Amino acid sequence: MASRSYLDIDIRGKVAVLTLSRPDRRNALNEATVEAIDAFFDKPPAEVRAVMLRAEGPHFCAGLDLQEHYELNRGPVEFMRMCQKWHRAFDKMQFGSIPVIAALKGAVVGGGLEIAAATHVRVAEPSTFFALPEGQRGVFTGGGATVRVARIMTPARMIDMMIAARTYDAKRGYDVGLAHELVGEGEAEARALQIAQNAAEHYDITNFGILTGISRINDMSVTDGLFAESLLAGMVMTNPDLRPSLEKFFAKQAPRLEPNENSGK
Ligand code: 1HE
Repeated sequence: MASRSYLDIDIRGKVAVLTLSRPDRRNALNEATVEAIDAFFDKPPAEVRAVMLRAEGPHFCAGLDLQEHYELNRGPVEFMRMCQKWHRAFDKMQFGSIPVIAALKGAVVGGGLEIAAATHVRVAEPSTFFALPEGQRGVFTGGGATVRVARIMTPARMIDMMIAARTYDAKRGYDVGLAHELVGEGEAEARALQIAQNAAEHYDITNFGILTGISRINDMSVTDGLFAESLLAGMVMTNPDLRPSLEKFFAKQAPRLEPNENSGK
Protein backbone atom coordinates (compact mmCIF):
# COMPACT_ATOMS: atom_id res chain seq x y z
CA MET A 1 0.00 0.00 0.00
CA ALA A 2 1.36 3.42 -0.96
CA SER A 3 2.15 5.55 2.10
CA ARG A 4 0.14 8.69 2.69
CA SER A 5 1.47 12.23 2.86
CA TYR A 6 1.84 14.13 6.11
CA LEU A 7 1.38 17.69 4.90
CA ASP A 8 -1.60 19.70 6.09
CA ILE A 9 -2.54 22.82 4.13
CA ASP A 10 -4.56 25.61 5.73
CA ILE A 11 -5.22 28.71 3.62
CA ARG A 12 -5.67 31.81 5.80
CA GLY A 13 -6.33 34.67 3.39
CA LYS A 14 -3.12 35.40 1.52
CA VAL A 15 -1.03 33.08 3.72
CA ALA A 16 -0.94 29.30 3.41
CA VAL A 17 0.04 27.53 6.60
CA LEU A 18 1.78 24.26 5.72
CA THR A 19 2.16 21.79 8.56
CA LEU A 20 4.43 18.75 8.72
CA SER A 21 2.02 16.52 10.59
CA ARG A 22 3.72 13.33 11.65
CA PRO A 23 4.92 14.05 15.19
CA ASP A 24 5.12 10.38 16.24
CA ARG A 25 7.91 9.98 13.64
CA ARG A 26 9.38 13.41 14.39
CA ASN A 27 7.93 14.62 11.06
CA ALA A 28 10.26 12.38 9.06
CA LEU A 29 9.65 12.98 5.35
CA ASN A 30 8.34 10.02 3.40
CA GLU A 31 8.11 10.09 -0.38
CA ALA A 32 4.41 10.98 -0.40
CA THR A 33 5.02 14.06 1.76
CA VAL A 34 7.78 15.30 -0.55
CA GLU A 35 5.39 14.77 -3.48
CA ALA A 36 2.72 16.80 -1.65
CA ILE A 37 5.21 19.64 -1.09
CA ASP A 38 6.10 19.52 -4.79
CA ALA A 39 2.43 19.60 -5.79
CA PHE A 40 1.70 22.61 -3.56
CA PHE A 41 4.60 24.72 -4.85
CA ASP A 42 4.06 23.58 -8.42
CA LYS A 43 0.63 25.20 -8.48
CA PRO A 44 -0.03 27.23 -5.34
CA PRO A 45 -3.60 28.54 -4.92
CA ALA A 46 -3.89 31.87 -6.76
CA GLU A 47 -4.70 33.86 -3.60
CA VAL A 48 -1.62 32.65 -1.71
CA ARG A 49 1.15 35.28 -1.47
CA ALA A 50 3.23 33.81 1.38
CA VAL A 51 3.68 30.55 3.23
CA MET A 52 4.35 29.74 6.86
CA LEU A 53 5.92 26.30 7.33
CA ARG A 54 5.41 24.76 10.77
CA ALA A 55 5.47 21.34 12.35
CA GLU A 56 3.36 19.34 14.79
CA GLY A 57 4.95 18.25 18.07
CA PRO A 58 8.19 19.33 19.70
CA HIS A 59 10.44 18.72 16.66
CA PHE A 60 10.49 20.45 13.27
CA CYS A 61 11.72 17.54 11.14
CA ALA A 62 13.98 14.48 11.53
CA GLY A 63 14.77 14.26 7.80
CA LEU A 64 14.40 11.29 5.49
CA ASP A 65 11.96 8.61 6.63
CA LEU A 66 14.58 6.02 7.52
CA GLN A 67 11.91 3.36 8.11
CA GLU A 68 10.55 3.78 4.58
CA HIS A 69 14.11 3.82 3.24
CA TYR A 70 14.85 0.57 5.04
CA GLU A 71 11.65 -1.10 3.87
CA LEU A 72 11.88 -0.02 0.22
CA ASN A 73 15.50 -1.19 0.03
CA ARG A 74 16.02 0.89 -3.15
CA GLY A 75 18.89 0.52 -5.59
CA PRO A 76 21.29 3.40 -6.42
CA VAL A 77 19.38 4.69 -9.46
CA GLU A 78 16.05 4.49 -7.65
CA PHE A 79 17.44 6.45 -4.70
CA MET A 80 19.08 8.99 -7.01
CA ARG A 81 15.67 9.57 -8.61
CA MET A 82 14.15 9.95 -5.16
CA CYS A 83 16.75 12.60 -4.30
CA GLN A 84 15.94 14.41 -7.53
CA LYS A 85 12.31 14.42 -6.43
CA TRP A 86 13.39 16.20 -3.22
CA HIS A 87 15.52 18.61 -5.27
CA ARG A 88 12.57 19.46 -7.55
CA ALA A 89 10.19 20.02 -4.65
CA PHE A 90 12.62 22.21 -2.68
CA ASP A 91 13.69 24.10 -5.84
CA LYS A 92 10.07 25.03 -6.45
CA MET A 93 9.90 26.26 -2.89
CA GLN A 94 13.12 28.27 -3.02
CA PHE A 95 12.79 29.72 -6.52
CA GLY A 96 9.07 30.42 -6.69
CA SER A 97 7.75 33.91 -6.09
CA ILE A 98 6.18 33.03 -2.74
CA PRO A 99 8.16 33.79 0.43
CA VAL A 100 8.30 30.79 2.78
CA ILE A 101 8.80 31.53 6.47
CA ALA A 102 9.76 28.59 8.69
CA ALA A 103 8.96 28.27 12.40
CA LEU A 104 11.73 26.09 13.83
CA LYS A 105 11.86 24.12 17.08
CA GLY A 106 13.51 20.96 18.33
CA ALA A 107 15.27 18.80 15.75
CA VAL A 108 16.06 20.43 12.40
CA VAL A 109 18.26 17.60 11.24
CA GLY A 110 19.28 15.78 8.07
CA GLY A 111 16.59 16.30 5.47
CA GLY A 112 14.83 18.51 8.04
CA LEU A 113 17.70 20.97 7.70
CA GLU A 114 17.53 20.55 3.92
CA ILE A 115 13.88 21.59 3.74
CA ALA A 116 14.53 24.44 6.20
CA ALA A 117 17.42 25.65 4.02
CA ALA A 118 15.04 25.98 1.06
CA THR A 119 12.82 28.40 3.03
CA HIS A 120 13.55 32.12 2.93
CA VAL A 121 13.19 33.25 6.53
CA ARG A 122 13.84 30.99 9.51
CA VAL A 123 12.59 31.89 12.98
CA ALA A 124 13.89 29.62 15.74
CA GLU A 125 12.86 28.86 19.31
CA PRO A 126 15.49 28.09 21.99
CA SER A 127 14.76 24.33 21.73
CA THR A 128 15.95 24.28 18.10
CA PHE A 129 19.01 22.22 17.22
CA PHE A 130 20.66 21.70 13.85
CA ALA A 131 22.63 18.65 12.72
CA LEU A 132 23.51 16.53 9.71
CA PRO A 133 23.70 13.11 11.39
CA GLU A 134 24.11 11.34 8.06
CA GLY A 135 27.80 10.74 8.81
CA GLN A 136 26.96 8.94 12.05
CA ARG A 137 24.20 6.87 10.38
CA GLY A 138 26.41 5.85 7.44
CA VAL A 139 24.21 7.64 4.89
CA PHE A 140 24.59 10.88 2.93
CA THR A 141 22.69 14.07 2.33
CA GLY A 142 20.38 13.87 -0.69
CA GLY A 143 17.87 16.68 -0.31
CA GLY A 144 20.15 19.54 -1.35
CA ALA A 145 22.34 20.10 1.74
CA THR A 146 25.60 20.07 -0.22
CA VAL A 147 24.25 23.03 -2.17
CA ARG A 148 21.93 24.94 0.15
CA VAL A 149 23.26 24.23 3.63
CA ALA A 150 26.87 24.54 2.48
CA ARG A 151 26.14 27.95 0.93
CA ILE A 152 24.51 29.18 4.12
CA MET A 153 27.03 27.97 6.70
CA THR A 154 30.07 27.51 4.36
CA PRO A 155 31.24 24.15 2.98
CA ALA A 156 34.03 23.95 5.57
CA ARG A 157 31.57 24.27 8.48
CA MET A 158 29.26 21.70 6.92
CA ILE A 159 32.11 19.19 6.54
CA ASP A 160 33.15 19.86 10.13
CA MET A 161 29.55 19.44 11.34
CA MET A 162 29.31 16.02 9.66
CA ILE A 163 32.78 14.68 10.45
CA ALA A 164 32.96 15.94 14.03
CA ALA A 165 29.28 15.00 14.59
CA ARG A 166 28.37 18.45 15.83
CA THR A 167 24.88 19.47 16.84
CA TYR A 168 24.44 23.25 16.86
CA ASP A 169 22.09 24.87 19.33
CA ALA A 170 19.76 27.67 18.24
CA LYS A 171 22.28 30.43 18.99
CA ARG A 172 25.11 28.78 17.06
CA GLY A 173 22.70 28.10 14.19
CA TYR A 174 21.74 31.78 14.23
CA ASP A 175 25.42 32.80 14.22
CA VAL A 176 26.07 30.86 10.98
CA GLY A 177 22.82 31.84 9.25
CA LEU A 178 20.79 28.65 9.71
CA ALA A 179 18.27 30.78 11.63
CA HIS A 180 17.57 34.46 10.97
CA GLU A 181 15.74 35.33 14.16
CA LEU A 182 15.65 33.85 17.66
CA VAL A 183 12.45 34.13 19.68
CA GLY A 184 11.24 32.73 22.99
CA GLU A 185 9.85 29.22 23.49
CA GLY A 186 6.46 28.85 21.84
CA GLU A 187 6.79 32.16 19.94
CA ALA A 188 8.14 31.07 16.54
CA GLU A 189 4.82 30.39 14.84
CA ALA A 190 3.23 33.71 15.74
CA ARG A 191 6.34 35.59 14.60
CA ALA A 192 6.68 33.52 11.39
CA LEU A 193 3.01 34.15 10.61
CA GLN A 194 3.46 37.88 11.18
CA ILE A 195 6.44 37.97 8.79
CA ALA A 196 4.45 35.95 6.23
CA GLN A 197 1.44 38.28 6.50
CA ASN A 198 3.63 41.35 5.98
CA ALA A 199 5.52 39.77 3.07
CA ALA A 200 2.19 38.78 1.49
CA GLU A 201 1.48 42.50 1.04
CA HIS A 202 4.58 43.07 -1.14
CA TYR A 203 4.05 43.35 -4.87
CA ASP A 204 4.22 39.88 -6.42
CA ILE A 205 6.84 40.99 -8.92
CA THR A 206 9.02 42.44 -6.14
CA ASN A 207 8.93 39.14 -4.22
CA PHE A 208 9.77 37.34 -7.46
CA GLY A 209 12.82 39.57 -7.93
CA ILE A 210 13.97 39.10 -4.33
CA LEU A 211 13.44 35.34 -4.13
CA THR A 212 14.44 34.20 -7.58
CA GLY A 213 16.80 36.99 -8.60
CA ILE A 214 19.16 37.04 -5.61
CA SER A 215 19.65 33.25 -5.54
CA ARG A 216 20.03 32.88 -9.30
CA ILE A 217 22.34 35.88 -9.67
CA ASN A 218 24.63 34.37 -7.04
CA ASP A 219 25.19 31.43 -9.43
CA MET A 220 26.34 33.84 -12.18
CA SER A 221 29.54 35.67 -13.06
CA VAL A 222 29.75 39.32 -12.02
CA THR A 223 29.05 40.52 -15.58
CA ASP A 224 26.09 38.21 -16.08
CA GLY A 225 24.78 38.98 -12.59
CA LEU A 226 24.81 42.73 -13.14
CA PHE A 227 23.11 42.27 -16.50
CA ALA A 228 20.43 40.02 -14.95
CA GLU A 229 19.93 42.53 -12.13
CA SER A 230 19.32 45.34 -14.63
CA LEU A 231 16.72 43.20 -16.44
CA LEU A 232 14.93 42.33 -13.20
CA ALA A 233 15.05 45.92 -11.98
CA GLY A 234 13.67 47.07 -15.32
CA MET A 235 10.63 44.87 -14.72
CA VAL A 236 10.15 45.58 -11.03
CA MET A 237 10.79 49.34 -11.05
CA THR A 238 8.43 50.01 -13.93
CA ASN A 239 5.53 48.11 -12.38
CA PRO A 240 2.58 50.56 -12.84
CA ASP A 241 1.31 49.62 -9.36
CA LEU A 242 4.46 51.15 -7.90
CA ARG A 243 3.33 54.75 -8.35
CA PRO A 244 0.82 54.82 -5.45
CA SER A 245 3.48 53.34 -3.16
CA LEU A 246 5.92 56.12 -4.08
CA GLU A 247 3.17 58.73 -3.67
CA LYS A 248 2.58 57.42 -0.15
CA PHE A 249 6.28 57.87 0.57
CA PHE A 250 6.27 61.47 -0.77
CA ALA A 251 3.21 62.21 1.40
CA LYS A 252 5.14 60.85 4.41
CA GLN A 253 2.46 58.19 4.90
CA ALA A 254 4.77 55.19 4.45
CA PRO A 255 5.94 53.35 7.58
CA ARG A 256 9.22 54.86 8.83
CA LEU A 257 12.32 52.71 8.71
CA GLU A 258 13.88 52.06 12.08
CA PRO A 259 16.18 49.39 13.46
CA ASN A 260 14.12 46.27 14.20
CA GLU A 261 16.69 43.55 13.68
CA ASN A 262 16.59 40.76 16.20
CA SER A 263 20.24 40.49 17.15
CA GLY A 264 19.93 37.05 18.75
CA LYS A 265 19.33 35.92 22.29
C1 1HE B 1 12.06 8.22 12.68
C2 1HE B 1 12.97 9.19 12.23
C3 1HE B 1 13.34 9.19 10.87
C4 1HE B 1 12.65 9.47 14.33
N1 1HE B 1 12.77 8.25 10.07
N2 1HE B 1 11.52 7.32 11.84
N3 1HE B 1 18.04 12.01 10.24
C5 1HE B 1 18.32 11.34 11.35
O1 1HE B 1 19.22 10.54 11.41
C6 1HE B 1 17.46 11.71 12.55
C7 1HE B 1 16.87 10.50 13.20
N4 1HE B 1 16.09 10.88 14.38
C8 1HE B 1 16.65 11.23 15.55
O2 1HE B 1 17.86 11.37 15.68
C9 1HE B 1 15.72 11.45 16.72
O3 1HE B 1 14.50 10.79 16.44
C10 1HE B 1 15.40 12.95 17.02
C11 1HE B 1 16.66 13.63 17.57
C12 1HE B 1 14.91 13.68 15.79
C13 1HE B 1 14.27 13.02 18.08
O4 1HE B 1 14.62 12.24 19.19
P1 1HE B 1 13.47 11.73 20.19
O5 1HE B 1 14.17 11.07 21.35
O6 1HE B 1 12.52 12.83 20.50
O7 1HE B 1 12.61 10.65 19.39
P2 1HE B 1 12.96 9.11 19.03
O8 1HE B 1 12.57 8.23 20.17
O9 1HE B 1 14.33 8.97 18.51
O10 1HE B 1 11.97 8.89 17.80
C14 1HE B 1 10.57 8.76 17.99
C15 1HE B 1 10.05 7.82 16.91
O11 1HE B 1 10.24 8.44 15.64
C16 1HE B 1 10.84 6.51 16.89
O12 1HE B 1 9.96 5.48 16.49
P3 1HE B 1 9.26 4.51 17.60
O13 1HE B 1 8.54 3.50 16.78
O14 1HE B 1 10.39 3.97 18.43
O15 1HE B 1 8.34 5.40 18.38
C17 1HE B 1 11.84 6.76 15.78
O16 1HE B 1 12.28 5.56 15.16
C18 1HE B 1 11.02 7.59 14.83
N5 1HE B 1 11.89 8.42 13.98
N6 1HE B 1 13.34 9.95 13.30
C19 1HE B 1 11.88 7.37 10.55
N7 1HE B 1 14.20 10.08 10.36
C20 1HE B 1 17.03 12.71 0.83
S1 1HE B 1 18.25 12.17 1.85
C21 1HE B 1 18.06 12.99 3.35
C22 1HE B 1 19.10 12.50 4.31
C23 1HE B 1 18.50 12.25 5.67
O17 1HE B 1 17.63 12.98 6.09
S2 1HE B 1 19.08 10.92 6.55
C24 1HE B 1 18.14 10.99 8.04
C25 1HE B 1 18.82 11.89 9.02
